Amino acid sequence: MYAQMVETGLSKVRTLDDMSPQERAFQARIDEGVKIEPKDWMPEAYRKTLVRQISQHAHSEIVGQLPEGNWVTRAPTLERKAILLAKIQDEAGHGLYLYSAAETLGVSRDALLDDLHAGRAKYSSIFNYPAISWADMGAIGWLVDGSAIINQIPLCRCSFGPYSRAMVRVCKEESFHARQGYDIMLALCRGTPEQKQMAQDALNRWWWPALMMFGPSDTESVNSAQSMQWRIKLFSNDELRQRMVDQTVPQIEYLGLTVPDPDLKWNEQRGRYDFGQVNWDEFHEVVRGNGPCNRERIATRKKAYDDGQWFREGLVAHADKHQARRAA
Ligand code: FAQ
Repeated sequence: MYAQMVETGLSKVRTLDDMSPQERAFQARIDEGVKIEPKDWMPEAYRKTLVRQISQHAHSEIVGQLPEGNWVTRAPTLERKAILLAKIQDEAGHGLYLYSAAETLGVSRDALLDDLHAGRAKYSSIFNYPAISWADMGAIGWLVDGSAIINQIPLCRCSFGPYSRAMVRVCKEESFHARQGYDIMLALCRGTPEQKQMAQDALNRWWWPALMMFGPSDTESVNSAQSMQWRIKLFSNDELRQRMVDQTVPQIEYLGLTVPDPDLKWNEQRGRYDFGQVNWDEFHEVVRGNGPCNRERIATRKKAYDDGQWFREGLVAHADKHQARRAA
């Protein structure tokens, strides 16, 4: 099983009959749309589920800087370089808001990072693929940030206050990211035949991994039912994946590119696209740690953390010095 199976103490979704009066009152607040704040009473399993999801999300943001970091020194113009740097910096900011949101639930950032470095924590499968051409910067911004927006817009309305508020700003920044990605693709598609081919190649490599970002199919998603009852998730994995396909196919057509899916076709009755089967074996392998770049990503993150030790110590020494002066 590729799920980390964080032990939340629950083996099935709890019905009202299973719940204590306190849990029932908690569920009623959620059903009314009241935000849960860190100091409110909450079931332990709700807290653990949030720590799991928010920390995975935070890890994804900072590991997600790495494929793009690879292109900062090779961006084709000064303007593209400045935009890429700003985007990568935004991702660090998203990690910061999310680690802070997780910390309100009583976990330390150091403990969460320890889990990441030791390979105990997950982060999004998508960041274990290599970014091998400049067109990949377009495909990542457009498809990866595009998928992230579709997943995260509903999270702005999720039940946990700090997570929902963090998502509002994240989503605004992600829409800038998605537009800059599409702009790179548009420039390539309006360029030489070789440049257009680069764009098609990037689309071919990123399309399916982007669809995997939404997680396993609904029938395989072990966490969805409980998370939806708690309004941590508002839509199922398959629903959000379908939205991604429906939204993106017209954009692909506008670019004059081909969707790398022979089974894709418009379904008049559903008013949505039918599309081919995601390669779930590949997804499971990547999540298990066997994707093309898993080991490299963790090693890079760990080195960055170790190299920053002196700086963190300096910050603490500086803060201690100021505190001592204020106390004197
Ligand atoms: N990769 O039962 P479910 C971004 C795991 S941010 C790896 O369906 P759940 C911005 C899942 O954790 C991208 N693992 O789980 C950016 C669970 O394992 P566990 C990150 C995955 O939580 C752009 C197991 O499979 N976004 O891209 C994946 O209900 C560019 C069973 O799955 C978020 O994290 C996967 N793709 O639904 C940054 C959004 N999918 O924990 C830089 C918040 C599933 O039991 C550059 N997260 N798994 O051991 C969510 O919405 C949810 O957690 C899902 C998964 C939808 C990801």
